[in-house]
Amino acid sequence: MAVTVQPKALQNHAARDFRMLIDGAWVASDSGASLERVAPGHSVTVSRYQAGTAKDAERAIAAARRAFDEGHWPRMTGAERSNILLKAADLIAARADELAFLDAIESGKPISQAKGELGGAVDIWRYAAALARDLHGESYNTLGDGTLGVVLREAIGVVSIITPWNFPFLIVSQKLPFALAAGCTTVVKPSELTSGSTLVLGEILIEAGVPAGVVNIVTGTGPAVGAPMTTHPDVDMVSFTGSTGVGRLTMANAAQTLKKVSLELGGKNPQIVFPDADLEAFVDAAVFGAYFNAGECCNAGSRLILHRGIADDVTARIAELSKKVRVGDPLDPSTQVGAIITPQHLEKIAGYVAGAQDAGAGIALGGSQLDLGLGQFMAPTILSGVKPDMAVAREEVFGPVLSVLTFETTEEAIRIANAIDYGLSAGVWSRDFDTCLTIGRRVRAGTVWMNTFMDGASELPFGGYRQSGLGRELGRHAVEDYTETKTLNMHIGARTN
Ligand code: TXE
Repeated sequence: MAVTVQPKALQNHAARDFRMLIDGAWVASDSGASLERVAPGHSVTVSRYQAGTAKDAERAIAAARRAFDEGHWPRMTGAERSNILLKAADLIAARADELAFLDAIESGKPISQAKGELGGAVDIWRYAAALARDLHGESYNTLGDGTLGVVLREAIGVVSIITPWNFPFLIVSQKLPFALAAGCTTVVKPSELTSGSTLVLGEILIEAGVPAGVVNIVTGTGPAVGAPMTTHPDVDMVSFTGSTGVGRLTMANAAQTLKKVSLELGGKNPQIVFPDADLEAFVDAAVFGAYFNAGECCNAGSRLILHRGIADDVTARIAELSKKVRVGDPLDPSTQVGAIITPQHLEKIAGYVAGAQDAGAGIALGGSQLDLGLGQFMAPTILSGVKPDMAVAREEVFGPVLSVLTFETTEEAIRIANAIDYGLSAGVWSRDFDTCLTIGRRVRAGTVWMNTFMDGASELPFGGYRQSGLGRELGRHAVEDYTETKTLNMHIGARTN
């Protein structure tokens, strides 16, 4: 592992003060208080957000409701909404460096990676803009000439969007443009740890021509702002990404008024590797899959299931390559693994590693926190001899910690892969077509990568089985998720009976 040196640049960085966007105006919170964000990689305050309250959430919901019930946005043509979304995409691209910088300092992710995420986000906004023009229903002449059934797709209404800290700009971009494309109005609550880029997005959307009240952004904690966004009767749908625990609570809250929910939750994603695989390509993907975003990624390939015959050799090769991963200052362009989001989260990760050792796992690499003089960092860690029933093999660690398990037969590999509560994504590595497709069909996960890992595209649906969530984001059906289906059943001409 190579460690990069901390620059002094951020020591003189002036913290940015943000307001909230409600009904087209930049406002202070009802509480009069603010939340300070200390950069996890630099230990200096970089942002101050308004500490929103339930009252702020209610004001935002009322604005969104008005904009939906009385405003122009849901009544525009798809082409008009599409043009505004395209303009927004151009403005995001023009401010990509500023947005990536905010994401990097607030979340601790490497700046090079943050820039890559901005590129992906721009593509998603353009894709959603294209879909806005193509939202359509169906028609049937159910009983011949005398009837016509028309199936309409109508915007579902007011959508609460709640996002986490690990991909601040990318995750809001997986939700908001599709809700807007459908004609919905929204209240967005970013994570209280990384709200900056979402607030800048608010500026961009106003400049692009999104009318007042269509996008409201309220900052604050989950219990203060997020919870009322999931219970309020004027909200029609909740789209949430975050922990499985809060996802469960969100669904229970939404059930009070039977709102639709879309949930993107945790993952504990297996990569199953057979001896005939291209092992060099796999070792590379294993290192990337484990440490990308410091492992703070629902799609992290955190559970390797290696064929016993190759396990020792492959683990050694992964450890060797992991030593070259550059951990350090998020703003250094060469950094590959940045800081851990909070000191408490670092403690949680370290607790999982200690627990695994107590349960009998070995440490093939790392295992400890890194003291780089500023911020909080974790060494890339590989745990060997992990058994399927250990907590580290079943629960989401959300850190740069790789667990290595082994198998003998294909059936055993599938059993281990499926023996957890999650089902977000998985990988299989083999040169045999039958093996790949067997695993692809039988592993219960929303995405199965074959001889690759973590590739994505705006066209490909993303989401999980079981406790990894409900619904799919991206893909051509993503806009439909934000609609209701209405049937118009018509009688035509004179009645014959
Ligand atoms: O998530 P929370 P946390 C997992 C990961 C991580 C763990 C905890 O394992 O270690 O969750 O992260 C808002 N009502 N993932 O605690 O709390 C909150 O303010 C409404 C996986 O940060 O779920 C934030 O905006 N909203 C994941 C959002 O929910 C509430 C990404 C997510 O925060 C709320 C992040 C409430 N009562 C963490 N309480 C992924 N799928 O990638 C909190 N929130």
